[in-house]
Amino acid sequence: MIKNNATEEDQSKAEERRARGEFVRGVSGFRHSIGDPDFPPEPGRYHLFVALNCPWCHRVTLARAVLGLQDSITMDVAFPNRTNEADSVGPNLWEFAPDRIASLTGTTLPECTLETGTGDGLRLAKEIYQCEGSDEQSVPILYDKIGGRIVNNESAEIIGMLDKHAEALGGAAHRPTLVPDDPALQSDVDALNKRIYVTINNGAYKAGFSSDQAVYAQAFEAYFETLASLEALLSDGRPCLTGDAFTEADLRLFPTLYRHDPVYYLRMKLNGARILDYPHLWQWLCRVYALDGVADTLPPGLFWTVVE
Ligand SMILES: N[C@@H](CCC(=O)N[C@@H](CS)C(=O)NCC(=O)O)C(=O)O
Repeated sequence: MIKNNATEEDQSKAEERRARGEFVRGVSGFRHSIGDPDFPPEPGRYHLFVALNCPWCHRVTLARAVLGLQDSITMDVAFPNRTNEADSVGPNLWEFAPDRIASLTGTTLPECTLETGTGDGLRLAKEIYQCEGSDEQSVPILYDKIGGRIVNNESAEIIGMLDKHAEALGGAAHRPTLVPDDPALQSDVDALNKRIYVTINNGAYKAGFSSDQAVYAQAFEAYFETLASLEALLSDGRPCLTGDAFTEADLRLFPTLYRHDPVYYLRMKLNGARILDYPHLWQWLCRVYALDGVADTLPPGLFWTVVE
């Protein structure tokens, strides 16, 4: 079921669209919430499985960082390249492999961990799903260490529940309110979330991963139209997209804009302009980068080893 398109893509005629070359993102299968009777909000109970190069994981690790949940929600980090064709388990699977050597540097990557959330030391993210009879294989995954179950694997919902239950989960006393209480501000944030998801976050994939020229051209145009309108929004000197306060809309914009100049400009064929060419967006990017915890969500040293 489609809840709203700030969370996931419209799935109508998805197979037909895919057959024509359009990249259509699927729907995540695990949709429980912290706060449901089985998943009480408590510090130390929940765990994240992520890959730092994945932008969907990035918004979750950003929420964890800006809300001050690093000590109360544990996290494992997969290797940024997935398994290859020669691997006995098959290709394209996220693996927890801190000993794996990165081809670009010839060294291991310090951010990569073993799998410690399930207690079984699994090698693959896919195996976490298999324990529940699912054939999904994506990250991020929010996991309940006490119940031994996946809570949710849809990043938009995970950031919402971390924000909503930040206090009970053990968040920092001084933290942003990602979804503001004020209804007018909340509707501004909702509208931005929707536009940012459709044209920027998922729009980048539409441009980069579609093999249909018309789909690409439309995604390209929508992406740069949104950048221009966000640049205009910030031109009145506001520090954040909806005013003075950092909200979910800023958080959702950051992973894509951070990747734009070094990666998406070429990889997603989004070569209409660089973020550096938009003075207000560039300053916004630097401001968000400087917020407490944000730089810690980025892999140390090595820039994006592989594009996601
Ligand atoms: N709906 C998911 C999408 C996450 C997603 O697409 N993750 C990619 C990595 S960037 C993935 O793991 N895909 C599974 C695969 O390619 O095997 C979310 O936003 O949480």
